[in-house]
Amino acid sequence: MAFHSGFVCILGRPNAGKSTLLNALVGEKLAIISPKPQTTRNRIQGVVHVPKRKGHGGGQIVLIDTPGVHKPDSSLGRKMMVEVREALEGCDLVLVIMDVTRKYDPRDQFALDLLKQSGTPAFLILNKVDRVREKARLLPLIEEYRKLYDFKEVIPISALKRNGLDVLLEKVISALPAGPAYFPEDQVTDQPARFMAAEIIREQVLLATEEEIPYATTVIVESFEEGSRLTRIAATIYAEREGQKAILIGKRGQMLKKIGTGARLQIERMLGTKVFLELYVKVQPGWRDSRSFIEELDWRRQLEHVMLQQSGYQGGHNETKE
Ligand SMILES: Nc1nc2c(ncn2[C@@H]2O[C@H](COP(=O)(O)OP(=O)(O)OP(=O)(O)O)[C@@H](O)[C@H]2O)c(=O)[nH]1
Ligand SMILES: [Mg+2]
Repeated sequence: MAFHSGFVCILGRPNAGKSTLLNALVGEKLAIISPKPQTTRNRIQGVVHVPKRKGHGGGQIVLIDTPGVHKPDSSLGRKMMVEVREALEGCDLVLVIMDVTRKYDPRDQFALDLLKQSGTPAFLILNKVDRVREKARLLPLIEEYRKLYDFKEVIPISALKRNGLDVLLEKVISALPAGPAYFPEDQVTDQPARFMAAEIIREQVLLATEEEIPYATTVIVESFEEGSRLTRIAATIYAEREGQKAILIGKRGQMLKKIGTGARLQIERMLGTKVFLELYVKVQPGWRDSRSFIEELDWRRQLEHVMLQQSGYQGGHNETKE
């Protein structure tokens, strides 16, 4: 029986459980999670290696988690939507994930509009069914969605409790074409450890703060020296205002200490070494509307710059006028 493989994009509103699903299917924490919407800010690739079983010859699913679809009101938001569009390009299948604890909302339409533009086959994934006692209550939602797109499958799951995931995997594998393994067995993501460390710190900020701080902060790892037993990391948390900085540091530095300890333990688990983590807080007014700053947060772009520099490329002297 043939080996199946392909690219599968996870699409949906903020907070629907997309990143929880990615982590559950890959079996590793690749994406940060929080109860606050707009947690994920860039696309995240995770590879699921599905062993051969009765009924199919196994396969490889390259999953792509995306930022929640919303109407952006800043450069950061617009960049997040670019990430969603780029993820959708070249996908074989889209998993539209919705939170069944919420009623149908006209804003759900944005994600479906993107899906329609791409014209990709899609499954409708009803997530958080652990929170619905009467399953019959899902039927009107399914009806509503079915009117909007010709979904190949409708699959109820709980990403959090890991219910329904085997059925989902089987159906995804069957829907993908016969093809090669794109990645070796031991590779689950393309994210650099340095970027994952920044995300782990940002997750602690999201969990420890309220109101506008989760949205007004970002994290940049300034230095990352990995040794066999100890990794030294220095990172900066950027806020937009002095008041936010004061809250992030806290009385006698207690908040920053809490964020740092939480992050350090997780980074140690990820790297398998001890970690020495130095954290700073800086104010960068209006960074969410600074395109150059947002570019600095994009690790794919940063890698491209490094590669161009290494190849001796000096930058654009393109004088051509249009
Ligand atoms: N009860 C329940 N909660 C869930 C389930 N899946 C996710 N959650 C919770 O929903 C919240 C959002 O989960 P995320 O995985 O961060 O959602 P997301 O869609 O990636 O959100 P954004 O990145 O903001 O777009 C978290 O508090 C999760 O614990 C589920 O199956 N059941
Ligand atoms: Mg997410």
